[in-house]
Amino acid sequence: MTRCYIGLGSNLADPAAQLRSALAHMEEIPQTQVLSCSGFYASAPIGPGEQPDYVNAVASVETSLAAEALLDALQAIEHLHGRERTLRWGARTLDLDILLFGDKTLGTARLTVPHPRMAERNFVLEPLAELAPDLCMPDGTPLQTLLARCPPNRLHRLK
Ligand code: PH2
Ligand code: MG
Ligand code: MG
Repeated sequence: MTRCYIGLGSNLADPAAQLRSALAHMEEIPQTQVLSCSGFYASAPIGPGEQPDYVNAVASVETSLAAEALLDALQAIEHLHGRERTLRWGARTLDLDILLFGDKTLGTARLTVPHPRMAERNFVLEPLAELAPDLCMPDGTPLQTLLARCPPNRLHRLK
């Protein structure tokens, strides 16, 4: 089994409800258990143009799936939630990102792990630290070091 961390994000069509529904669907992924989810955080959008604020969270899961099979399952859930892939970093109903997959470093055409931008995103690092404050990245960098270096961005915990 591999312990993974999944970033959840939405800024359209009742974002908190999108995240709750996504978690319910994640419970149904074969060979996979959702262990816990952080609180939900409101965060300022990073991306082009005027966009609503996001709701973000991080879930921990344990899976015996391969990373790309887990990605397939997560993308199917995004699709169920009406996710459209148009503008890069544009507003979205649901985004499910594999942040960490055990201590693996992966770089395939479809998947880069650790998530390449997680170190700059407090809306990823803060909820992740809630679940795993003592976590280290695959290269050994403590999560707390990344948090201390992360640029601040308006973020507050909702529940
Ligand atoms: N996701 C993005 C781009 N910008 N901004 C916030 N606040 N939260 C996100 O999850 C997010 C974003 C691309 O995935
Ligand atoms: Mg993303
Ligand atoms: Mg994504």
